Amino acid sequence: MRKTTLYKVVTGMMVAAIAAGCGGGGDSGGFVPVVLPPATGTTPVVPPDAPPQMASNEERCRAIAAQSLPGTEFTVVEYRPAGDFPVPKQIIPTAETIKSLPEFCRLSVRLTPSNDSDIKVEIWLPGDHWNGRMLGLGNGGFAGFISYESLAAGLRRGYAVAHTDMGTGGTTLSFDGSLLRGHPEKWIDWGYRSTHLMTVLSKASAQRFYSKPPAKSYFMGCSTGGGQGIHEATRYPDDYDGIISGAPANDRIGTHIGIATYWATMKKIPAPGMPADKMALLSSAVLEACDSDDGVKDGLISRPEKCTFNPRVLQCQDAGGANCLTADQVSAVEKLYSPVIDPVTGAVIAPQLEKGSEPNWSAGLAIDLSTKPPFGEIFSWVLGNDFDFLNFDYSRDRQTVESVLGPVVNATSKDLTKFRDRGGKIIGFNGTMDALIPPAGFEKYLTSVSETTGAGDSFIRFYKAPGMDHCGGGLGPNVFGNDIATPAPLAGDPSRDLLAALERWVETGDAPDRIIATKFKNNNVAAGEVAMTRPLCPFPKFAKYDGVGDPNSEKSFSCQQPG
Ligand SMILES: [Ca+2]
Repeated sequence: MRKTTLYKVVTGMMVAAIAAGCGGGGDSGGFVPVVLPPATGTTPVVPPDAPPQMASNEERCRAIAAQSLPGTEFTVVEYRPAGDFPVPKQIIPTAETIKSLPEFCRLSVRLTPSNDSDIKVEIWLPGDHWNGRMLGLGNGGFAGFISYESLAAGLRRGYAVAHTDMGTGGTTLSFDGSLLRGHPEKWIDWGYRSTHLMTVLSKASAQRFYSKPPAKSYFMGCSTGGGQGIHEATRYPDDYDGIISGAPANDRIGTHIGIATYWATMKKIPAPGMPADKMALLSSAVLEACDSDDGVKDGLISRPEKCTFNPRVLQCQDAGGANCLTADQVSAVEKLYSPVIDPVTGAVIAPQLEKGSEPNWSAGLAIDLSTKPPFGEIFSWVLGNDFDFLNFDYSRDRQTVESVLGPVVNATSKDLTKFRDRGGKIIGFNGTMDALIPPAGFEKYLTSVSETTGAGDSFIRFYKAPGMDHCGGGLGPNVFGNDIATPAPLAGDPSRDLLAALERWVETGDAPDRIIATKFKNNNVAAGEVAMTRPLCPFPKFAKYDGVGDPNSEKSFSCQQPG
């Protein structure tokens, strides 16, 4: 426990120092900022409180790094003129060059809140086209990379924008957490510390660059990023005014148990397992049974909770033919349609996969590491390198993992009172075909928050996107500002873009009663050919078809309470 206390002390000191060093007020905790000369060049150091007209953008950019902050190393400080940006090499392959960026102050920062920390943060501050707001962006999986494309998208929209690798750089893509074994400080960095420190440093840097703080600060992310958003709202309610939290891994351990269970359930079906033709048989049978439950036969099961399809109707009557499922296959499917339960307490550990999500059941298996479930490395951190999830004990092993990692990686506090009381707003979203983090998990969280904090929809709204996969993609309408790179003219339109809707809600009090999602032909957003639009309704409302209009137009639907 002593170690935990130390973490808090170090983090607290660092935050206090950053705030104090940037003229943001607050208790400096005895820390005296030291003004150092600029690392390069001959430009004199600009005093922290210099009015902007006293210095050029370049000088003010450089001045941000002209102080010594504990655990903070500015590795790149440059004011970039408008033009192309050469993307630094990372483990994850990305574009080599991002074209035609506006001018901005670029800060690359390395944070070391502990001796074992190595957190990379990138902060981009627009030159003369700042919209007055700060935007923090989330990561995915075990993180470990900087999304320069996302930073560029935020910069183009005028935000002071920040992203972090969450201190897990060097892992193999974001799917593999094996290099985090034996690194409890990095678990904290990945869990919540990197996001908070990124936020504090970004806001302070913006204050120093513009000589005024951001008018409002927003966060958006999906999956791990969605979880980062809930961590922020629950642990650091002062950090953000509005948060977009997609398919959130906020119940981090439950999420990983869920994904691993979906994988293990399929893995345990005796040979031949669940071949593609049997999956197709199941998928088409579910669609045939339940497509019309939502009022329109359109290939989408928009209200999976209404679908009463029973996979036993597909069970073979004899030894097994081509157009039926074996008893083992049926049992596995039934298990996947049911929540993951603690066998001792009966508590729900992880949500069920929704009916209609079957075409994406291979999503997790596509990351198949053969002997380990996707993202299953987190269990080895606690249960040992030889741990095999196929033998996971849902009571004992879960409790062991929860006791070690829960306080660090879970954001499951139901008390959002502080965030709500200072006017904070959350927009959640989830695809109904998401087979990694299905929507029932956040529904359950939202219900419990409403019971604890009161009137959830006064500050949290949750939109389920019919037929959407994990964070995007899939069969249904799937473009609604769920990614910062959403193109104009959707971007900035509060009726079609989550971030614009969130800003309007926070800044004017006008809550989004619906969000119009767009489906582009072949999911080709760049080509711009719209195949369908559909309103997404705040849970528990759903989009009801009027029975006569064009089912591909949002005008034929209205948001209704379930009857
Ligand atoms: Ca339908």
